[in-house]
Amino acid sequence: MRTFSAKLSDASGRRVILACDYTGRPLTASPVVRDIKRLSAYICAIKINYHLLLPLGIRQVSCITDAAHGLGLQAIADIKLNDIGNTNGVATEILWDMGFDAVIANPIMGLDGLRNLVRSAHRRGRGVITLCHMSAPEARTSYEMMAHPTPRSRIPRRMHEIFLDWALDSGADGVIVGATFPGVIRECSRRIQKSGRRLLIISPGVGAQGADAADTIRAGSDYVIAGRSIIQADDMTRAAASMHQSIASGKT
Ligand code: NUP
Repeated sequence: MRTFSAKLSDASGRRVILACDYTGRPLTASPVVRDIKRLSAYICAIKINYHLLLPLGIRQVSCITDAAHGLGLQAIADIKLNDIGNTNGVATEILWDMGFDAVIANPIMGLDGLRNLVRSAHRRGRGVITLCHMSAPEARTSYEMMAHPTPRSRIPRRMHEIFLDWALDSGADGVIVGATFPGVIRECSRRIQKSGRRLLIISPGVGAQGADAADTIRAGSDYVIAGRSIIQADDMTRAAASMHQSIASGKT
């Protein structure tokens, strides 16, 4: 069975993941499908968050994930999953049935919970992406908090360092590191290389939240997530094309 990261890398050089964060529109699958068809030459995946998951329901969301697959795109469910094992299991089975290829999870559930989640996702050929450091400025107050990973550990470490270790340890497919924290991206990239493991760095925070896509990839991210800067642009195809091209040429 091919892994989520292998399927994502089929998108030959496309590194933009589209956040389908639609608001205030007639909510059915068709405008979303129409847009991802237009944008498919410039993106490698779509990410669906509560903006669509809450109002659309299983059938409409399945139409979107089907269309994405037809265009060679992966579909990621951004629910920042964080619950007891039984609930995580029920939730992910529903997401896989809806056609999602990966889920974003919150590692605060604990290392054992994360290991179980990754194991069950991999059995179904799906992926898990865990939060490492979020993109909002206030993320500093939690993800940079000092903590002891185990009651016996003597030296405290920052939460995002612990979360990176847990992602590596659990065999997660990727980590979310905000593009607005390029220093953390560089640090994670170095530590992943040193570990010799494969773990993707996926970065939201480009465009509307202020970071630059090409700079983010240069800092060490494998993929960027962009929502409003594309979805709300006057010409969304142009906005996606220009982000894709700036990454491809390495220019900002
Ligand atoms: O740390 C994170 N920051 C973030 O913006 C983790 C996320 N999953 N996101 C999501 O990425 C956010 O909920 C939204 O769906 C998308 C970014 O959208 P935009 O700021 O590009 O519009």
